[in-house]
Amino acid sequence: SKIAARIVEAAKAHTRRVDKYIGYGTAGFRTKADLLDHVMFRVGVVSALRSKMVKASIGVMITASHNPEEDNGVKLVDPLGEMLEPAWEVLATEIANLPDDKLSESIVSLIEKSNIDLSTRSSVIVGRDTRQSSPALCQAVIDGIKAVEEDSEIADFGIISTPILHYLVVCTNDGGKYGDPTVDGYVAKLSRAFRTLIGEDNKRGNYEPTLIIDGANGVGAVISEKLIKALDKTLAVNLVNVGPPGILNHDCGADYVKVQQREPLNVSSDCGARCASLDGDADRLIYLYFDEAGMFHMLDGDKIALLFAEHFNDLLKKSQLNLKLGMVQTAYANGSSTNYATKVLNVPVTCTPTGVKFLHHAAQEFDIGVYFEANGHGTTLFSENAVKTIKDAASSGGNAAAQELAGFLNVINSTVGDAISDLLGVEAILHSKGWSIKEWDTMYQDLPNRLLKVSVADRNLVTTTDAERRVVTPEGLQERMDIIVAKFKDGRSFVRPSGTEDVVRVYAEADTQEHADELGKEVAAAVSELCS
Ligand code: NG1
Ligand code: ZN
Repeated sequence: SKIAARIVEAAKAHTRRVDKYIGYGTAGFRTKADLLDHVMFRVGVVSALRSKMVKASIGVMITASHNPEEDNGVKLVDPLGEMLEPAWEVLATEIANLPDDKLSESIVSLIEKSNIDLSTRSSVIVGRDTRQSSPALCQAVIDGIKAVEEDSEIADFGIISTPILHYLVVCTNDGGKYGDPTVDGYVAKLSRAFRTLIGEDNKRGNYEPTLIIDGANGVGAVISEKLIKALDKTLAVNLVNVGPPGILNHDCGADYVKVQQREPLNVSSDCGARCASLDGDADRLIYLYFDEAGMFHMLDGDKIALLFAEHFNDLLKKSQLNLKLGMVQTAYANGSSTNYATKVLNVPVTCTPTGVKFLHHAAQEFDIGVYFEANGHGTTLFSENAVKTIKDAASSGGNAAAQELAGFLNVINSTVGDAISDLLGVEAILHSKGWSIKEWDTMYQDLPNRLLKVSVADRNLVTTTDAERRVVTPEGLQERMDIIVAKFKDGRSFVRPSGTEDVVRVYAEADTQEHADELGKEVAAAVSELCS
């Protein structure tokens, strides 16, 4: 057939030079950048076919997020801005790993099996991060799209954050209802909503409108620059770690701060101000500050989630709107945060397995669903009913709390976790409450914890249940862990295979840092032993 011939021809420039299986993990295909050329080409092919099948625009994002500069990756975004449908993850993985000589026949069979109408024009929205490997990999994706259809509609947005790509996909498919499908439209929507929320006086109580943003030497810095202009001094931003290319996430960014539990490069302990660290594709956010004694404090995704939940809870009470607020966390959420939500705020908490798609899905069960991973990735979802109820109450006047909620509808990028949007949300809440970062930080005290990695022969020997909180295999491991955990006050530990790295992750928390470390070490030893 014609398409088979075109794919064979185009694939010659993107041969599979490495015989290594590359899986579709929690965030798409991700590995060393120099292994990815053929994967990108094939993802391009798959994205065009997916677009034809669903008759809508599909997104392709090229990034390896918080991972080092040498890595890269790619993920597909479905028409409503959500992660690619699982059945297609399987298809994409098969196609990505085929030998070259099986590629075209397999594509033809996919077209037949899925009944894809090739006459439907495909539409793909493409974005990439600032990695030096990204332009060439982006070209490989475009070659793949064009191999399916020479005059496919390709919107190549160049360097954008992952959340902007999700936003663009949503806005393109809903005819601009959620916002104008451009980067400027995104910046304008968020900044306008933020300035409305802040109002005339950007100072209030203990809130100071000055913030350091750590751009992780990546796209977060690029977008922040646009944002700073649009905010027009409503928030005074000191932007650090803005490049040069090649040192993405190096000793800075949200993942560095969260994992190392220390400040990023170019933020010093005497600054006294609060700092927001973004990750390499600007979908994760971590706050930090130094107290009067020069001590470092970190406010992670759990603290951000609780700030949102507490404030929305407040606004719902004040506005007397009858909407159901809930939170979604994973097992990595600090025990103190879950406790604060359920015992102090009386907000229900759902626990899901790791991976944004699970959290996002569970958050849709509430009218207002706040979801965050401890690493700083998350957002708030508003049901259709919530949007309507809030807008109605806000427009009828006199209900200030409903009007504030309406402002948050526009500041928050509900399509996916978004560091820039979350940052504006946090700042607007602190302003509303008149809080310093210290007052936010003392909302509850984190239980000391430790995250470890264990390298084993086959990490998939470890299987889990109960949202990853209990081990099923290897046999006997959970029993061993139960005995170890029981020795520690406030002890909690769980293990799971990573979806992005070849390791088993061990999480431990206990009453003191020493105990958390000890607990983690003992559980890691049990994992090593039973997985060998
Ligand atoms: P894995 O490698 O499956 O633990 C990590 C993060 C996830 C998520 C994904 C995607 C931890 C413990 N895990 O997944 O939360 O963000 O990467 O980036 O932080
Ligand atoms: Zn990221």
